[in-house]
Amino acid sequence: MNKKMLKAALAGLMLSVSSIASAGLIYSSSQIGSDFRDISGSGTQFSLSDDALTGDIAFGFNFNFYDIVHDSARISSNGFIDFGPDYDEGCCTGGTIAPTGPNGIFAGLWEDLDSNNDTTGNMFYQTIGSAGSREFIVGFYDIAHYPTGNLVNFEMIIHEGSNNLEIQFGSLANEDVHTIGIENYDGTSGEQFYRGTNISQFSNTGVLFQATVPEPSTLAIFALGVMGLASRRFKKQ
Ligand SMILES: [Ca+2]
Ligand SMILES: [Ca+2]
Repeated sequence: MNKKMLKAALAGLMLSVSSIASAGLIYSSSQIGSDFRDISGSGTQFSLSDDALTGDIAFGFNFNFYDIVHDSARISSNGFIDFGPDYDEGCCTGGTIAPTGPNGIFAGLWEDLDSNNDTTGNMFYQTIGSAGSREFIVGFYDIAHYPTGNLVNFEMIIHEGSNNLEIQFGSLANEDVHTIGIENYDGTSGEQFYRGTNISQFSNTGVLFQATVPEPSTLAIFALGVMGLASRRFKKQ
């Protein structure tokens, strides 16, 4: 094999390995300890009518969610961040991972919330941290359920770099069915941490959705081996 052919073969192998290695982010969820950020004194306050979405809100960094990079998203008054493309405000009770209803969402506490049904509650967003490991935080503080007015406190946090998603819960009052999880853009897969009525059990805890790149397949490992052999031969010439 001459040098030109070897170079072309190596380039081809590298392409195939990188396409296998970037086959798609996978997510796992786990309960973590309390690390409530509380941006109520520093963040940008926003308000929404019942069952409504904000416009696009910029993170200030790029965030990979199910293999599409976003620099902004919308926030639903019903307790989730919406990455689109359908943009559904998710009225009303927290649903299952399914093609119906909102897709492409990060549900911190999806239920029929209504910030107009409380007297003291407010919603905020803020980006904090240093370039490379910034956090975009959305805080729901003392926001009421519809119709009872039972209050919830929680934060949805997306992480630059790791592309992890995190939820921090303050005090939570039970109500109807809540969904805590993430869902892809067509509702065909997701990672549901919890769906049910007993959310008070999560008061003052957190949830982490860890994004990982799948292990290279056997084919990729084989290709890497061939590349190693080829490059050793190439150096000898
Ligand atoms: Ca859905
Ligand atoms: Ca609502």
